[in-house]
Amino acid sequence: MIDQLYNPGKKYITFISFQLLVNSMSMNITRKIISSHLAEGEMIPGREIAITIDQTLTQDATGTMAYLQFEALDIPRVKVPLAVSYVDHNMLQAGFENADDHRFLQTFAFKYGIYYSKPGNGICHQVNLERFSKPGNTMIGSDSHTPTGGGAGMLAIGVGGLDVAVVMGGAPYYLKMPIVVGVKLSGKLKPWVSAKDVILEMLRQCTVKGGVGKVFEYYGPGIATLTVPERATITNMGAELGATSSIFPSDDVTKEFFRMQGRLEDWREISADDDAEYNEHIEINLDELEPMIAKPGSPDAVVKVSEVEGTLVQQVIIGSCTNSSYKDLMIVAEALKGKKVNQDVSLHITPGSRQVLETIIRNGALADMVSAGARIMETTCDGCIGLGSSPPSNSVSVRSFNRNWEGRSGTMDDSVYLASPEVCVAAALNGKITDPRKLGEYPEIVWPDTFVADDSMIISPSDNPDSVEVIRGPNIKPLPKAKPLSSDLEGKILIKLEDGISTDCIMPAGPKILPLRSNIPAICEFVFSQVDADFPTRAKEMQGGFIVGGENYGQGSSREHAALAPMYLGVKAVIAKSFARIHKANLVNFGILPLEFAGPAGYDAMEQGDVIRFSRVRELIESGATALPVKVGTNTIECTLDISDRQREVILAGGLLNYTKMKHS
Ligand code: MIC
Ligand code: SF4
Repeated sequence: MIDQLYNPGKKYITFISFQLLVNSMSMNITRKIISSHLAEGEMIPGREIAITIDQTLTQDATGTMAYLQFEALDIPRVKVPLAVSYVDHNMLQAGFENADDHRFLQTFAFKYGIYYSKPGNGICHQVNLERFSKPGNTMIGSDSHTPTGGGAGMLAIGVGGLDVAVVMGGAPYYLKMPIVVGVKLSGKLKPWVSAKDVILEMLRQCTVKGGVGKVFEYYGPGIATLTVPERATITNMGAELGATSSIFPSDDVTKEFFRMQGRLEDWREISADDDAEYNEHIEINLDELEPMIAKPGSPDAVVKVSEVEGTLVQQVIIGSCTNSSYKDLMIVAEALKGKKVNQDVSLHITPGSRQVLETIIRNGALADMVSAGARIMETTCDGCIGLGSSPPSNSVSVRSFNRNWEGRSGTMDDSVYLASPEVCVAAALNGKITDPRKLGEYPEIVWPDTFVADDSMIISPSDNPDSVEVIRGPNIKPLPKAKPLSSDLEGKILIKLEDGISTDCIMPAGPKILPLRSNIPAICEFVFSQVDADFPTRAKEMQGGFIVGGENYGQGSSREHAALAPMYLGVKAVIAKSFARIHKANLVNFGILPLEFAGPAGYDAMEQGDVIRFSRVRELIESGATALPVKVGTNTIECTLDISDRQREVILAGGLLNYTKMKHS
């Protein structure tokens, strides 16, 4: 039995002692938090470090697998100070599968020392911000939008489920020491311009791969004008920059948020030193921003709303973990008050949490929405992950969400735009994309003195875990096992893909596929199903092989199924121009080699169906080689393996689960 994965005797350095330690040096917030949690390594950008983790977060769609993996470690109780399991994604329950998963998650949490947020309590990131965030804490979550917590001064990082499992077992979390980008905000947002426009502007400037290996740290006089949920909109969608995380200081504005949440005791000030240094700089003058919108296909296809004004709209959705806070929905309610939604538009509104929902029920705002003709959805991810609310064929949908890759909505030929709640409500009222500044005076929001702080839908772990039985339904299948890497790898290129392939493309979601997240043999049948439905059959017939990808391969979600399912189908390596951070780590975690082309000619020299061969690959990896040549016919193409020494051992062991068990048995 593995009892303790990580340095049992060592006490974590507390925040206070760390403050003493670093008082003499000038540091930014990111470095302060990392330094207070540093378990291994040096804080040199690009080097692997390990940090201790204060909180873990899972949601149901990634959580079932993460908990099965935790179970495989054979540890009786989680070892992180706080672990919370949320149910917010798979809420359709069109069959027993999702409900069975919820029951599994609830009983598992009860037994193993995890808090459980019941379905209906809200979207994980919104609820976490409201009820569990703590400035200065570190958090990892098996969802790419975990950095939402950065709005409250946490260093919160999205990771694969297996990383969460291992950390819950007591290990530190390993990551590359990030480059810290200082984003100076000055000025104040003009009426009808909102936090979403700040992050859309960041995406316009930096693109979806501009944040890989970086933490975006916001500072400057402009931040005092943004509330915590507004800051969280910005840190949430920092995931779309490919960033490791994004963070705001914890100041008086944060203090007020904690007071309104009835959690003042959890607040503490966190600020960068006056002369703190950043590796890179960006400056945004909030006064100069205008309403922005991301055009269909990618969150970074950002233009000013005025550039696409007049485009007819058939659907509008306001919600998701990016924009479903009290302020977001109050602006919408006020704009809708006394008016009617355009007859050709279906307006869906998804409050982010039960707290938000209850508050707008009690103050009457929900009545204004209903009376205007809005469809009120449950507090879930809903249309954001294509679990309902799919738009009609060949239609335009404007959403306050964070992602708009082709097919994610469940409708292949739609056109999804991403924008602020302000832009969304203007489109809903006018039936076309409209600059919200034309709606008249910006509504004055009345804030309650305190928020409804009712945690009755959060279930605490059992005091008597031995008596708790974990209940699993028939859709929960045993974990597939990976084999250690062989020395010579040979096989066909099963598929060649272009730049920007998202995990939604590799392993789609939606109502048919999401319920299979705890059934790997079944979910495998859908790998690449939107672009190449024969892929699983081909991979099985050829007993596995290789994937060739372009830039930023695996961008988007943290879903480890985009690595786990290909592993099950026998994929041994993915060779790409570059990788997104979380997906690269997930590939390693499941024993798949993430290789990058060393030069521009490599990608062009490979075609689907080509037989490729790596020789002595184990030896090369063991020796620390970064260059891994591959034979394609008579040509030799140079590939690069840019992973840490620890990750080399993980690959050789056949994945993180095997590695962890080997190391600690
Ligand atoms: C997403 O927004 O794509 C998801 C669904 O929340 C994913 C997690 C998942 O696939 O379960 C994410 O962002 O990590
Ligand atoms: Fe849910 Fe969408 Fe947020 Fe993912 S991005 S957690 S699907 S609301």
